[in-house]
Amino acid sequence: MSTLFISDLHLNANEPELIKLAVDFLKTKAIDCKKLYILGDLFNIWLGDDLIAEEFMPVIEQLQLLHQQGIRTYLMVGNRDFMMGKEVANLMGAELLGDACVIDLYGTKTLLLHGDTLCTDDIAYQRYRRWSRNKLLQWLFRHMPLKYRQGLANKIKLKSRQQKQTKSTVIMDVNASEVSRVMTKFDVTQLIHGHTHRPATHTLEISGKSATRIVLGDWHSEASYLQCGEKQQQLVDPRISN
Ligand code: LP5
Ligand code: MN
Repeated sequence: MSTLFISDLHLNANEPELIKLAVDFLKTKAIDCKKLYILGDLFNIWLGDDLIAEEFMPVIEQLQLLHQQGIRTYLMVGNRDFMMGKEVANLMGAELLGDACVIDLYGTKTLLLHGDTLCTDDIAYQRYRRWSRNKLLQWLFRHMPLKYRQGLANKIKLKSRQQKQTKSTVIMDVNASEVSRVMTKFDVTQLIHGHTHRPATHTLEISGKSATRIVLGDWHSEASYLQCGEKQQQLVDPRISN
């Protein structure tokens, strides 16, 4: 029985085909696994657990079904859906993870992250991240009427879109020293993350030991996932030839 990892589906109500792709993946692929890890940005935007779009219900129901079948689902938030909380996780039958999580993946100590915290060269993003993760601000946001939440989210999205045009692809990728630092700190030889939308398996060296960094891909017209088993692991993405 395998363990599956996905991230960056960016589900949104305006893309029913993407929602269908996610439902099909859960129905046909995830149903055979032991554990499913969702490493952030399942949703393109999340304005609070009290505002669950009707369009997302097929995905949530499918996750509930997996839970009933005894498949354990773990949910990490990303930079777009970080307002997800315990309520929606419970509804999905999933366990909400913190920003960094260490697991034993078939004998390999593995660190799981969304990946945005590794982009330390993106100073403007990291500054924005600090204030948007402030618990008091989040509490205030949660208690605002939908109209205001939507308005603030639109302002952030617009600023982000404008600023991204001025940032180089290097700035928006992970910082190699930060990768080494966190892998050393958590004493792991394997890291799995998403966020950068650059699916790949990188080999590196951590404290003289050979290590691996696996980057999950974002979803478009096909599913992108990492499948790990006792003996092998495979990153499945249309951009990668296996
Ligand atoms: O998401 P992606 O890949 O396109 O870009 C990310 C970074 N951008 C973001 C922003 C999200 O896209 C939109 C999030 C909406 C959240 C809604 C909930 C709000 C809750 C608030 C609770 C207090 O994450 C982008 C990175 C890129 O990844 C690569 O890593 O570069 O970061 C940016 O571009 C951020 C900008 O540099 C800084 C934005 C400052 C926004 C300030 C708005 C102030 C409005 C104040 C109004 C009173
Ligand atoms: Mn992301």
